[in-house]
Amino acid sequence: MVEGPVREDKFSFGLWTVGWRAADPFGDPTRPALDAVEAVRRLAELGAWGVTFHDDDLIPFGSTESERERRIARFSDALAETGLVVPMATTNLFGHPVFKDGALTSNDRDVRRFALRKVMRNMDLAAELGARTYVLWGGREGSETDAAKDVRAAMERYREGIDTLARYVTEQGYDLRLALEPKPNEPRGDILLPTIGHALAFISTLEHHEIVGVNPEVGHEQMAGLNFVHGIGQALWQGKLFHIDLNGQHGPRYDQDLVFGHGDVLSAFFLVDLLENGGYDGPRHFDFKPPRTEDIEGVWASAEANMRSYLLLRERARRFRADPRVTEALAASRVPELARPTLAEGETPADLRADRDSYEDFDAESAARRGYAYAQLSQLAFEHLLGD
Ligand SMILES: [Mn+2]
Repeated sequence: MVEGPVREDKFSFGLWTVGWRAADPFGDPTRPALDAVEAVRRLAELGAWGVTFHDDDLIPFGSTESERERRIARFSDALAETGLVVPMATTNLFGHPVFKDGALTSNDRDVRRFALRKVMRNMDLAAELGARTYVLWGGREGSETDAAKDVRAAMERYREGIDTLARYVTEQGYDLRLALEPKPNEPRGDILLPTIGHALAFISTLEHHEIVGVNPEVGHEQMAGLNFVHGIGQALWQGKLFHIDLNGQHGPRYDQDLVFGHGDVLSAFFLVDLLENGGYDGPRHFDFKPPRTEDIEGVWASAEANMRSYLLLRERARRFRADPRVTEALAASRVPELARPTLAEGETPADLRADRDSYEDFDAESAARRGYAYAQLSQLAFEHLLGD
């Protein structure tokens, strides 16, 4: 069995996760509201390192200034008491009906300006609380009918909005980086920046692209039928994995937000292996929903389950990497060979064209007969995952 979580594991939770009251489109809440201070204390007891929030999780929309200050003070006191940090914050740009057609890309310009101000206001608080990442999930940026949204104009406004916010962060001197969170659909029929790939392409068009990266969520990519590990691999390769949302999902259906690992467990294994060995040192942030069937004890049990799942998978991944049979199998599969450049140092396309070994004298039939031994390698991973 694995040791319980410690601060160094960098596990963090959104206030909205354990605080989810379990209302869904068909049913009323099944749990009472959870006080933010109680959430901080219980998460700290369970071994979490950080807590994150949307502005409205902490300060209900429309609160007076004095109410806002009172809530921030209570929350700050709880952080000081427990040692929990705030690594990330984000904005609720989806809950209030004013955002029914989106925020940064609403057709209504007044709504777009209001949205920018709402983000800026919470960025001030995020910086004050020491957050290093500011997440932007455009859950309402999208449409149900293609007649309603000029996507090219929407992308232009999206770019303007993100660049304005990035410029604000820079001008204020905040030590914050922005992380865009892709999702293909839900709550909108179709959401802009639906996948990691779309987000990375969008970021490359930004004036302030250096401080903008992605915050991919396991379930969101899997809702689109995509390979999350591949998406994370590309984000890491591009230096854009600023933050991550860990949870579980059973393929393309509604956003389940299950406990991490409680979906595609093999993908979760390879994900942990990649995060641990791929140069990511940011928060391991859980964006899950305690099932609607659970009372408050179930909420804390499911919170703990996320961390235990990660630690179990990390232990399995470490054993996989340390196993000499795996080293041999990787070599037999020529996995390390992929790190070797295809051209020799200094070799030009003309040199390649002149290299008879690479083409004229290359025995394609013989190369085609070589197996890759992935079957053996894949099974070794599977057996390590099962703890064998
Ligand atoms: Mn989700």
